[in-house]
Amino acid sequence: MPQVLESIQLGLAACCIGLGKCCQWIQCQKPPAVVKEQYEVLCLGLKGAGKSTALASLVGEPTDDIEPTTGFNIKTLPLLDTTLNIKELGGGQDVRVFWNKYFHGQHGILFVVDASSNEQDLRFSKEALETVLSDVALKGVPCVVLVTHLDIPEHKTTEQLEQLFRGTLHGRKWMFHPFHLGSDEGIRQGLETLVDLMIRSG
Ligand SMILES: Nc1nc2c(ncn2[C@@H]2O[C@H](COP(=O)(O)OP(=O)(O)O)[C@@H](O)[C@H]2O)c(=O)[nH]1
Ligand SMILES: [Mg+2]
Repeated sequence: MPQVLESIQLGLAACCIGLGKCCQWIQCQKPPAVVKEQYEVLCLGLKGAGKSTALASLVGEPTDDIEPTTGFNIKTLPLLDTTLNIKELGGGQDVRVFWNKYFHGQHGILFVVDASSNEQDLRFSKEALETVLSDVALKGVPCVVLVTHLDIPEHKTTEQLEQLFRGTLHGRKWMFHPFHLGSDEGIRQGLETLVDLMIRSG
């Protein structure tokens, strides 16, 4: 009789372990990443950083006569298996205070930094990025930083800027990409990375 009881107890224990493993397995199974039809991307950065120039090269427009952006500059671009609606906002000090009105519903941030900026402008740029990425409306939204003006002597390298800006990224998925004037390669690669990060962010 005691042997039968022992066997039942052992059987029950084995069942419990099996059930526990099953629950663990189910919890680990994430739903597969679904690619949305469209992604909303906000393109930000200080005035003159090169936002309009990079976006113009992306869609094959001339880049030698870009006007300063007043209001919005909107570009729609099919990329990979999706469509990006990219909205550039003006980067002057007077309009940066209104950036947060456009944060709601954005899936990704493309932040543009002029690598040839002086120390003060780099500080302003870092402060602007910090303000953007600490906004609760953009919590967890991935960010690609596009580094421009790399053809200007005495510029900071992409790696130096990465070090400088690292603290502002608040644990989200992010990546730095270089942009070279006259080529759409850097902005295209940057946006492909952003699409990948947005898909992985759900
Ligand atoms: N040398 C150089 N000039 C650039 C580069 N990117 C943009 N520019 C110039 O920087 C100026 C400001 O560019 P713009 O795209 O209007 O900046 P935005 O205010 O950020 O939209 C323009 O005269 C561009 O031709 C770059 O990578 N190298
Ligand atoms: Mg512009």
